Amino acid sequence: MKTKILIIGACGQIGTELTAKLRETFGVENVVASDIRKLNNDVVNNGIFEVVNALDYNQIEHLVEEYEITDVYLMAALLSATAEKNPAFAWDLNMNSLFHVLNLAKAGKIQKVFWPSSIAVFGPTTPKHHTPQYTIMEPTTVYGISKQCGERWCEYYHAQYGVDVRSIRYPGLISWSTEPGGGTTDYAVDIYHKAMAEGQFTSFLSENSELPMMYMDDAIKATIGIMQAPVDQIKIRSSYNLAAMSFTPKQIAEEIQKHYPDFVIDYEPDFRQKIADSWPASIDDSAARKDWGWQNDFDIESMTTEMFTQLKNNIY
Ligand code: AKB
Repeated sequence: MKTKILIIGACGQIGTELTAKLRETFGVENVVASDIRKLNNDVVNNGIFEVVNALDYNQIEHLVEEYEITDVYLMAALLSATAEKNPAFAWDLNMNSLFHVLNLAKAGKIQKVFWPSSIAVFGPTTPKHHTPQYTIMEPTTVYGISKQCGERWCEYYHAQYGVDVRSIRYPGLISWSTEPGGGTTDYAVDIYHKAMAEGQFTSFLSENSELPMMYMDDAIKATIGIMQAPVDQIKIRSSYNLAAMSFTPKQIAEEIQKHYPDFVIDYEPDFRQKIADSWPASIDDSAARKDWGWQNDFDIESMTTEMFTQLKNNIY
């Protein structure tokens, strides 16, 4: 059967680059991008785009039928910092959009589902370094709770109804083309923009807050990689740990100073510090590497060079 893709939440930080890569890989005519509103951007202008509310089952079902969709990538979600400000809506959006898509798969209307989880599924009682695939999970954020429950439901729908759902636990994601929206790791994107535009950055996390991070190209490679992997390679149906690098605000500032020696950073931790403190510093992703061949291409050095090259060529 021909792969026909629907991306829900296509205009977000991941969705934007995922849409471009899926269009390049599967053909523009086989990828339907959708989001809650129509923007004037490449996602909307360079292919099929539909306005859809991820909380409306009928709207999603209608698109699936109209375009004969086989695979759904559900990227709509409220991230950690925003979710703390609106817990009820975060729970509603993060959980019910997932149920809609899982139920479409259960009904046999779609073949495959991608749903992103996060390092936010872990909490303060989780081992902080090289956090294992299977370990204590007591998330303390609304976002983390929704992701952990989502993982349980993914595994349940696979075990009970044979739903082919695949998931990875994204670390903080760094990209140049689209701003992140409401996460705790967002400082690691903003710092590059501020380094170029102002030569100065105030970090909302303290200098030694170490978090797992990844360049967006690697995240897209992993996302499409797990969806393309033969079904017998997908042995974990909750969500796979995924890693590329870990760093602190101080370490990324030092990396930036190799390109901009006058760059200065100061620290004013806010409510997001508590969220960061509850998350792992580094992740053991050996299961993803072993099961479906995950490999990252970027480390902090190559990512920083690439970020500045892209920002110089496209934005500043
Ligand atoms: C966030 O900071 O909320 C996200 C995430 C780690 O899932 N980037």
